Parts: sequence; C-alpha cells; structure tokens
Amino acid sequence: MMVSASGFNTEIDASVTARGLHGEAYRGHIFWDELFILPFYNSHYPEISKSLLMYRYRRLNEARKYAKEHGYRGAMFPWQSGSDGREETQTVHLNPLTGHWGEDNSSLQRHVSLAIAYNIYQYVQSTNDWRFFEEYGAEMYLDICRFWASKAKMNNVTGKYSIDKVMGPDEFHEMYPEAKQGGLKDNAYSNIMVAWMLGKVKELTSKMDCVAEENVLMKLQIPYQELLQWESIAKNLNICISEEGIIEQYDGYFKLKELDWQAYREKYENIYRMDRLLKSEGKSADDYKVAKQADTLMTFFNLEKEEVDGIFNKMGVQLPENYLEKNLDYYLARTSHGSSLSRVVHAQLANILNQDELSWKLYQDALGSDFSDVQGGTTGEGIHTGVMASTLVVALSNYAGVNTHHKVLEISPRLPKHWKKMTFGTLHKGCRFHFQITKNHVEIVSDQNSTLKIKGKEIVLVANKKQIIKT
Ligand code: IFM
Repeated sequence: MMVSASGFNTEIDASVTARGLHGEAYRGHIFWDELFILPFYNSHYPEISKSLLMYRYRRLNEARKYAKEHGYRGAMFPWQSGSDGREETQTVHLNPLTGHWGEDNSSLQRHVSLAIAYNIYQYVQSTNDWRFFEEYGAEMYLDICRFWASKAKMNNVTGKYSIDKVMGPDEFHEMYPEAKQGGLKDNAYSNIMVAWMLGKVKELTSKMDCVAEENVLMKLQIPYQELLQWESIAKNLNICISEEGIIEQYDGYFKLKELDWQAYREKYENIYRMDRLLKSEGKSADDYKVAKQADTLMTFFNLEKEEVDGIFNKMGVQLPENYLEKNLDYYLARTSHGSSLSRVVHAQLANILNQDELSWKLYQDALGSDFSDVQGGTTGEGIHTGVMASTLVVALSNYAGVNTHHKVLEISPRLPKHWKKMTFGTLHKGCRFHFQITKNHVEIVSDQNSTLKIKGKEIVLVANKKQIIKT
C-alpha cells in the first residue's frame, strides 16, 4: 500500500506520510495518522510497525528541543514534520473559496505525541516485543509523559489539573471566539488520553527487566517523586461534563452557537468543509458547535469503554449509564466529516453501540473515500493513507469482532446481514491465526499452541490443527 512502509524497507529511515507516496498534498508531511495505520501493521507486519516507531525514536532529540523552545519538559513531537523532525506546520492557510489567506494554528495539535505513546503501547501489547520497549519505546513514552505533565497546571482552588494551549483532533476549533491567540483549554480527548498514558506507566515499567528500567529512569533522570506526581495528575485532570452526560469537547465548547445544519445543507451542495463555507460568509467555525472530525469520540476509538470508565472512576467523574450513546448522537449530529479520518471512527462507535445500519453506512462511505474521491478532488493529490489502513482494521473489529485489548485474542463475530463468509489471518503476540467466519461457525488454525476467546468462551488450540467452533 505504501512504499515507505514495506517489509523490504524496514531499515530505511522513512515513515508513512498522510498521502503515502501517491501525491503531493500536505507536502509529504507526517501527522498523527500512524494511529490509524499501525494497528494493521501490528497484526500483519509488526516489523514495519517497529520501523515506523523507530522513525520517531530517531527524532526524539528534535522533539525534546521543540518542547524546550516552548517552555516544556520532555518530548513534544511536531504536528507536521518531515525528514529532520522539526515542526513544519504551515502558519497561514488558503481558503480556496475566498482566495484569502488566514491564520493557521493547527500546530497546537499536541495530541500527536499522545498518538505516539499510544502506538508504542499497542505495538508492545500486540507483539510482546519488550526488547524494543526497553531499548527505545520506554524512553520515548516516558519523555512524552514528562512533556504532558509539564503542560498540566494545578488549580489551587479546585485541586484539578488543566491543560491549555492545545487543539483537539477537530481542526475546526483553533481558538476561543474573540481570542487573540490560538489554543483551547482542557480538550477532553487529550486530557483523557493523558490520564490513560500516565496511568499506564507503572504497568509498563513493571514489565521491564529491572536493569533496563533503572537505566531508562537514570538516563532521563526521573525521580520516584516525579512518577508519583504523574499518578496524581492522571487522577485529577479536569474533564467538563454537562448535566445530561455530554463530555464537553473542551472547556467552553458548550457556550458556542448551534449551527442551522438544515439551512446549510439546502444552501450548499457539499458542506464537508464547513470552516471554509463559514469563512466565506464572514463567520468562523470557532464560534459554532461544528466539528471536522471525531474529537471527544476519538477516545472511544482508541480505548475500550470499560477502560475509559475506569479512568473516569479514578477521577470521580459521574456519567449516566448510556453516556456513550448520548455522546455519539450529540457529536455525530454536529460533525461535517471534513476529514477522511472521521467516518471510520464513527462507524466503529456505532458498531459498538449496535447501531448496525448507521455503522455500515459510515463504514461504506469511509471505504469509498478514495475510490469515489468523496472530498471532490483531493484523491488526485494522494490517497488518504490513514482511512485506507483503518478500514482494514475496522472491518476486523466491527464484523469479525476482533479485540486485541486483552491478554488473549478475542473474537465475537457479527457479520453484516448480506455477508456469507469472512476469511482473514492475523498475528497476535507472535502467534499466527487464520480464521474463516460464517454465520454459525468459526474455523481457526494457529501456527502455535495457543488460547483465545470466541464470544467470551475460552478455546485452546493445538498448533496447525483446525478447530471448528459453533457460534
Ligand atoms: O492528520 C490529519 C488530520 O487529522 C486531519 N487533516 C488531515 C491530516 C492529515 O491526514
């Protein structure tokens, strides 16, 4: 799919750019899109995942320099970067509808570093490659933790930590209405992912060889006190929630104006770039509840709901039982899918919530993104590698019910009504599985003795011996 991410090129110092090598859009830059791409490689070609993570490792010093320049500690990876790892995000942006250049604050998408920490964790969970973690991953992971901890500031009155001067994944919101500078406070996605990341430090370091753990803590000069402080930040980050249980995209989002979606749909043929349409009318998306892509909901794309519930519990955050449904309804109704990365996320969430028709529609739209050039002309500038890779992963998670978040691989198939069969292979913790799923059966062969769960039932497999399980 992407020449830079090939099993033949794992020694080359290259990563996957947002448009692969298929076109010149985004000037060949690398964003956070690996988050959507790595899961595919983890379960098929883990040596490629490792090579993509090593690309980041080789730019760790640049990320440290970038953090320092902005008054932070640790490693702050750039939102858009190229070969030398420095920030290359544009600072002005052309609106083709008006021909005007406007300010661009998107470099404030500091969540790119969270994506890297998340990718390290997922890679290690999926492959058991602790050697990579001990030699490279831990150093990056801990320095990213240090960066976010240095960004979190405690409010002495509430005892809560806040993180400001950020943007979430939704690129329509760069600043507060009337603000002179870009940046938002307490983006829920970032804060929850920070809590998740800091909360995983103990689990990760406890699995390291003692000498390796000591070495990395010494190299980064992380005292025990600092680790305790990270734990405290994780439990006390500020998350804003409405009375109905809607997680506020960022502090202040609920005060924004509602958009008359119907009127815009009637007025314009295509409203996916609502930011540009609004600007052409002398307005700004910053003033409205309108999202380019999943933001708060990204949390549930990355983490299982139970895991997020655990984080909220530790923070003392109360939410109604059906809060995920409510949040999906709320944000989906306010999203224009201006990014190709949007539909696939919503498709996965709708599937988790058993909204099969909605999920299938969104999944199909995501699948056709480049085939049908849904953005009306952007495919010619290069395919959208993030969504393309993610549709492969989401097919397995949605329809085969592949879950790699637990100790053993779990499968809970739910084929779309019109599918008769699904056949695929996957790698998990060094064991290669081959599945054939029909409406009532799952056939499995693994190349090692192993255990997995099918619809919650533990199945023990003998190497190379096919088992047929009735479902
Ligand atoms: O990384 C994405 C971002 O989330 C939305 N705009 C395009 C970028 C590159 O694919």
